[in-house]
Amino acid sequence: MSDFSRRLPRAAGPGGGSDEDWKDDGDGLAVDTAKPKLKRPPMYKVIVLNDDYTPMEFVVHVLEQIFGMNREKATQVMLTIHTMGSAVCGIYPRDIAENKSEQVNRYAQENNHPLMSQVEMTD
Ligand code: TYC
Repeated sequence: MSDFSRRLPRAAGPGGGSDEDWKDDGDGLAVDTAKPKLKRPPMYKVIVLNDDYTPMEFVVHVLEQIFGMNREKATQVMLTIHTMGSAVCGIYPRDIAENKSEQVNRYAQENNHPLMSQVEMTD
């Protein structure tokens, strides 16, 4: 070690973390032994609810436009909501789930239908 490097503040290894995360592989190369620290974001369900008044065709249209379903899938999911009371229409990171749910609720309101959706954390 030179006199210069001894006076520099000690920096963590590449990508941060502590010195414990690094070992010499015997050839003088540093090998990272720490687990990767990136975690997948928590995911949230967008749930669309049944009601007695929104026309089925409007719900199919919403599922196509906001959740990217084709007509067959959208019809199937709409009928599941109609018979079961609700259905998960998509699973996304929190901000995307909130945004989709708001789009559904706003679009329904603008068209004077009581259709509603909500966001729920996955288990
Ligand atoms: N139950 C509604 C009807 O009979 C149709 C409907 C389906 C409404 C799904 C909302 O999320 C919904 N017209």
